[in-house]
Amino acid sequence: MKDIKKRAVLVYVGTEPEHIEFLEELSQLATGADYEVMSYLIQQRALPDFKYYIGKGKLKELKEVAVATECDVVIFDNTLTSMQFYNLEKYLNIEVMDRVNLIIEIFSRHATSNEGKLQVELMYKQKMLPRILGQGLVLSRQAGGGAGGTGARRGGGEQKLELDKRTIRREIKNLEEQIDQLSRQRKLRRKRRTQNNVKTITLVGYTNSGKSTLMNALTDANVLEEDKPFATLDPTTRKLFLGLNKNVILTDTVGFISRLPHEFVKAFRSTLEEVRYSDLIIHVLDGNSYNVSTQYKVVLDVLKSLEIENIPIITVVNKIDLGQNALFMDDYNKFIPISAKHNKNIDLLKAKISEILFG
Ligand SMILES: Nc1nc2c(ncn2[C@@H]2O[C@H](COP(=O)(O)OP(=O)(O)OP(=O)(O)O)[C@@H](O)[C@H]2O)c(=O)[nH]1
Ligand SMILES: [Mg+2]
Repeated sequence: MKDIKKRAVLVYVGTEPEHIEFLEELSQLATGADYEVMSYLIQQRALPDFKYYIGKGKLKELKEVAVATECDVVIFDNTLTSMQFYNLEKYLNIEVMDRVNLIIEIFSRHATSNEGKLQVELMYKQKMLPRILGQGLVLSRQAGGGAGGTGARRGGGEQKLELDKRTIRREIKNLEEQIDQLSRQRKLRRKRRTQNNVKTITLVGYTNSGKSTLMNALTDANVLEEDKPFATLDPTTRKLFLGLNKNVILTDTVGFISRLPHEFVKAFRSTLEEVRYSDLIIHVLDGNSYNVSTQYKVVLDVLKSLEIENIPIITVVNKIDLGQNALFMDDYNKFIPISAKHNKNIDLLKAKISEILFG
């Protein structure tokens, strides 16, 4: 069979001690987006190069690696400026992406609902805008006009960029308005639920921790569970049966990841609002992950930014059928150990939910 996967080389530039974990996660993201990871390149460097992010010597090596492994794309773990994208693509002669591009690409594959698609498009446009602005900067520099080239020096290319820029700004505004509209609809639905005394629970957690699997174990949701980052993008809501006169609905949402691009929080505002207004949050941890402590912290930080102080949280350690790295966590005794996949302790969890919501 013909190999249709795009080949990628991954790059990290910096001095963060966790860079191996970063690259591992980047590799999972790339694999999840169907790239074949051919090679890695690390440069220990305190300050990024202004023009290329990576230093000149390493850049030469990167080109050699990309040619030797016949790569189609270079993916940086670091966030690049538009100027750096431009310079790198020109020098390397292949596509250059950064981590945010990769996350957006995965999102765009998994968005199925209207709202999901709008959110991803907004994220994409927000990410693209500075790149277009950057191209303008590059062009005006090439024209010798400096960053603020005068009108007389402007070529057709620059006028087109000006137009693109304005079009994108308008499209962003338009998307924001559409999302606002959906957000108002959500608000109405929430109001109705409160009137009908329906309690709501949201599942949150690091991507791939097993939220959807738990959703399926608790209800007959039949949502997609997959060993891929960001398999779920659109929220799914199902009834959870806890007993007579106990009206509860459970929502499965998009997962979180460390160093979340700020475009994400903005674009997914309306989805994340569902978390803010729920009666109970279930935080799902992947107890088998080597990074379980970091992932726990990442999710708590996102939750904190959502201002949810008064909502009770049940933390479950999932995948207890596998090796447990969560055992070493300080808060471990406060967590409920479960296996969503093998239905372990699901009844215990239901009892805890019932106790919190109905006393
Ligand atoms: N061994 C084991 N695997 C599990 C368990 N729960 C979930 N998984 C697996 O973990 C992977 C991710 O599960 P999902 O339920 O898709 O995870 P998620 O949190 O919804 O992930 P995203 O939607 O991608 O953020 C899948 O391959 C599941 O089969 C468990 O209790 N034990
Ligand atoms: Mg999921």
